[in-house]
Amino acid sequence: MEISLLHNIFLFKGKKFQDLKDLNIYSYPNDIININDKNLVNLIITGHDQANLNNKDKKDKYLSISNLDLNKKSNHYKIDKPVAQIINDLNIYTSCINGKIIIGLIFDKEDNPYDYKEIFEELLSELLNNGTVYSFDDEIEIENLLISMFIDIRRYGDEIIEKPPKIVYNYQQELFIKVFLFGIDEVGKTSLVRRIKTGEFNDNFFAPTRKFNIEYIEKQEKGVLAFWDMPGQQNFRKKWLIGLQDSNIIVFMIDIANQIRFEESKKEFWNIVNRDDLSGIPLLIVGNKTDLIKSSEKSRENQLEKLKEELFDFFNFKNINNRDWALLFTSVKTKYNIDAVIQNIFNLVAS
Ligand SMILES: Nc1nc2c(ncn2[C@@H]2O[C@H](COP(=O)(O)OP(=O)(O)OP(=O)(O)O)[C@@H](O)[C@H]2O)c(=O)[nH]1
Ligand SMILES: [Mg+2]
Repeated sequence: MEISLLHNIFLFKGKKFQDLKDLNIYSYPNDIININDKNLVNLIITGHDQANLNNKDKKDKYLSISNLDLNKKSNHYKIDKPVAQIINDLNIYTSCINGKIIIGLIFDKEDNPYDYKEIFEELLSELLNNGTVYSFDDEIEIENLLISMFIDIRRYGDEIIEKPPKIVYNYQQELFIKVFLFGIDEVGKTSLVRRIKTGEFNDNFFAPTRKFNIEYIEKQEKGVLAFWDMPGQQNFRKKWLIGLQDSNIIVFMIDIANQIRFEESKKEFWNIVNRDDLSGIPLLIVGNKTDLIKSSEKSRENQLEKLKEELFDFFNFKNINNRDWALLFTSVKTKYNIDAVIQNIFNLVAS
């Protein structure tokens, strides 16, 4: 079955929602909701309000509409907790901005809107409170907002929403290994998991991971690897602590061609490796992107050997103790040592 995805994104803008004649409706990519569907529009607005009032009863933070003035060009937008409702067979998830704008997502019926709660809230606050100052006066501006949100949420659904493993396995007979894969952004973690899972690599594939990307990969007769591919961007690193529980092995990835970020990388490495709850857990260090290291065919081995020593010194790997560990150079792009990653994971876990 196809994975269900975001269908549409819409935005209602009006002075008073109750008075539909002043309401403007924007929609992307198609006009699912039209001002002539008064009934539907009313249901969405009242449904959203109702749920919000309930939230308020539960002592949720909520600002009354009259306290806010949208025309004040402050960049401080108040974003409400999204509300899920099914109306006329549409699976709708709405949030309200400053009490005067409703922005909504329409998903497939099978989709669980709450899977998108975090990304929806994060994107809105990123776009409205960290980026350009939106006035919501300009149609083009509103359209751009909808398009960029649509693309981001769609991509997120495509890549990140956890799908149940499609493979059947037997916990008793096979090894089930949870792999905690971490490292700063853009080192190639998600590319590695894709490469192992599908065999594919795409240079143009560039979508920073936002949630946990969990992929189950079955290796015949050996067992199942559950890769917990962590988001590497600074803002998301605090989530690592949730992801690392019960890991059987931790895999740390470095972009060896990007030495400018070694210092940052090293700090994150030791933050995790020094944790008491991970003591004794085997560790695999993957130095990725060897294809970007310029060298002639002949001197390649020497070059990598030299690099290994440099990494050792810089990252202080000699201080790793009380655990089995290994370091491996890879190129997800050229497939260099990708099989060895799997082999090393099984070896380290077995020892
Ligand atoms: N040249 C080269 N590029 C690579 C290699 N592996 C990954 N890339 C590229 O590096 C970029 C980042 O890759 P991702 O897999 O998204 O990185 P990530 O570590 O998952 O990043 P976050 O999700 O933000 O933590 C992409 O453009 C990849 O195509 C490699 O071995 N060689
Ligand atoms: Mg990633």
